[in-house]
Order: sequence, then C-alpha cells, then structure tokens
Amino acid sequence: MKKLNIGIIGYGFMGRAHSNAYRKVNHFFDLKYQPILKAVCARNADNAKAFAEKWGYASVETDWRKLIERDDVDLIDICTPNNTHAEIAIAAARAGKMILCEKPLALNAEEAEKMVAAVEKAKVANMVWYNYRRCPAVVLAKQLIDEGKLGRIFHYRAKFLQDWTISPDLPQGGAALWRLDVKAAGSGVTGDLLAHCIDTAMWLNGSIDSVSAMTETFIKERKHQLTGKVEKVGIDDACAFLARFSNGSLATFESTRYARGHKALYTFEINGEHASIFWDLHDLHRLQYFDHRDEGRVRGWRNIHVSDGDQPYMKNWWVPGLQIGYEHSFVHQVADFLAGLADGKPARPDFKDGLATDYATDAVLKSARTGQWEKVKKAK
Ligand code: SOE
Repeated sequence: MKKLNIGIIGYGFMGRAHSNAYRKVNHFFDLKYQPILKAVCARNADNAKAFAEKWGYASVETDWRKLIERDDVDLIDICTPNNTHAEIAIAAARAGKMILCEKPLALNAEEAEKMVAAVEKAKVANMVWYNYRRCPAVVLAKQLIDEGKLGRIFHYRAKFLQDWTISPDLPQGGAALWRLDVKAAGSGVTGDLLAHCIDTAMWLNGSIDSVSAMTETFIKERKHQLTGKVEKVGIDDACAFLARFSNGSLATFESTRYARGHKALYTFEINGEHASIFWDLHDLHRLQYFDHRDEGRVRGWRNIHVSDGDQPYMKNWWVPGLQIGYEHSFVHQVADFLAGLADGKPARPDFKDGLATDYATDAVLKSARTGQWEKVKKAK
C-alpha cells in the first residue's frame, strides 16, 4: 500500500471530521493508498499539540507556509475559514501538493477561478469537501435519476434550516463564530448552507441557468469577538431563491439560521414525470421514493432504509439493517479520492465543480442586490 502523507490546516469541527475519515478509511475500504497523519497546522501551538496527540498526528506546525514547504507532506487539507482558502490552495498547488479544501471553495468565484487555474497548471489532485454527495441515500437518488426512473424532471425543492444565530447577544467573528463575519466567511447562509444544496442539486439535476433571490440580515449589528466593538453584520441570515435549471425544471431553495426548532434540516425533493424522491439529513439513511408506475392498489411512498449490501457504500460497513451516519460521508469521500488516485479517475467534486457552485452563489447574492433574475456563469 502506498503511503499518502497528510498535512491538515485547522483543527475545528472539520479538522475532526476529516481526521476521523483518514483514520477509518483503510479499515473499511480496500484501497491502494493509506493516509498517514503527518502534521497538523494551527496558529496556537498548544491547541495544535493537543489535537495532534488526540488524533495521532506525528508533528505540529504553526505556520501553514512551513507545512507546504515540507517534503514529507503530499497532501494539504484546508479546514480553515473561507477567507484563507485561496491563498493557501494556490501556494500548495505551486508547491506541487494535492489539495482537499473545505467548502465553499472560496469567498467568491473570482478567487475560486484563480484556485482552479493554479491546480490545473500544477496538475495536482484536488477535491472540495461537499460531503453530502456521499451519503448512501443521496447516491441512491443519483442512481435512480441516472437510470431514468424519474423520467423528465419538473421540480427540485431544497431547504437547509438552522436556528443557532437567533440571539442578538451572539457575537460575530473569531473562533467558532467566523461564519457570522462577512470578511471571514464571504456570505452567510448562501455560501455556508445553500452551497451544499446547490452542489447536490447540480450533481443530481445538472447545471442551473438563472436565479432570482432575496436575502435578509435580521440582526444588523453584533459585537465582534476580535475587536470587542459592536460592528455591522455583513452576512445574509436568510436567503430564498427561485431557479431555472438548464434541463427546464423549476426549483426553490431556502436557507436560514432563524428557523426555531431546526438544527440542520437539509431536505430535498425532486418530482419527475414517473416518480419522486425525498431526502432529509435528519434521517439521512433513508430515501423516500414514490413511483407512479407501481400497481395502483399498492402505490404509495416507499421509505427505503438504505443499509443493504447492494446499496451505495453499504457493503463496506455492517450487516443489512444497521445504519451509518454523518461522519461516514467523509470516510466515503476520502475512499473515493484515494480510489481515484489509484485508477486515474479523479473523484469529484473537484475545484472546477466548487467553482461552479461559487458561480451559482455569486449569482444568488447578486440577484438579491439587484432584484433581477441573474444568469449563472458556467465553469469552462
Ligand atoms: C454550519 O452550522 C454548518 O456546520 C456548515 O458549515 C456545514 O457545512 C454543514 O454541513 C452543517 O452546518
């Protein structure tokens, strides 16, 4: 087995999710590559050391530039706030490193274009962590659509609802709260949550042609954790948009962090000529499927428990009936990345797919400003 030395930057929520995936992947998937946890990089040396000990990283760096210069690191995994992705990724590509980057790829499409150009010039393997594509039930949805089971698609309906920023006392900026600071995040729910919905939607239903959006910032000012001052809030707290897909189907997308009672309610429903499907992140191992071609007397929504060996990824886990969860989507993404390295068929979403999503989120934010329908640029 070939060793693939990982240098991870950032040790927050995603640092843990990715590290867990690197540690587990070879226990469950037969692969030609093995990730080796070489180094974790973070500005705070004590925290980085504690993380390295907990997860088994062999060394610690406090400057990402040093990490990128290291000959014993093959792959840079970027788990830092959005405003740092472009600079790190472009430098890593120039140093010839493979790059796995957290979503969204960049603050905006302009930055993302430079990242795509850098990885293409350096010819380095690259991928963006849109992990929900790797939930077995979502992959089953993809299979059903690609097999034509739904027929012509008329509607796509997606939502991502949360409720964690309702309090006006919640500060913005700094550790854990950078998602509320527009300088670090680029946008609010559009780049953080709708980007997931858009990535899945374009994977399942093709490219988005145009969008018409509205956004709102409900809490206009919040104390900034780093400056200690009350500052204007620049992110969108909520966003809803209409979309036309290139295949002619119509869509609605909605996201908010102000839906009391919902923590991470990502759902999508797709209605086709023959059949419909529905998926819900809170019940992620299930896919609901309605097929109009079933015999009338027994026709109805099927609630498919995706845990059988002939369903996506499941032969690698337990026995039929025993489900898996959120963290496994990251294990699957690493498994597919490593398999792609071995067989020369790179796993996706790659940086170009990440750019396509950034084009869509840029168009959504533009439409919210102009009040007009906006065309979505296509990644060439
Ligand atoms: C925000 O709360 C967040 O953690 C996103 O940043 C993730 O991408 C999403 O998967 C869950 O919610």
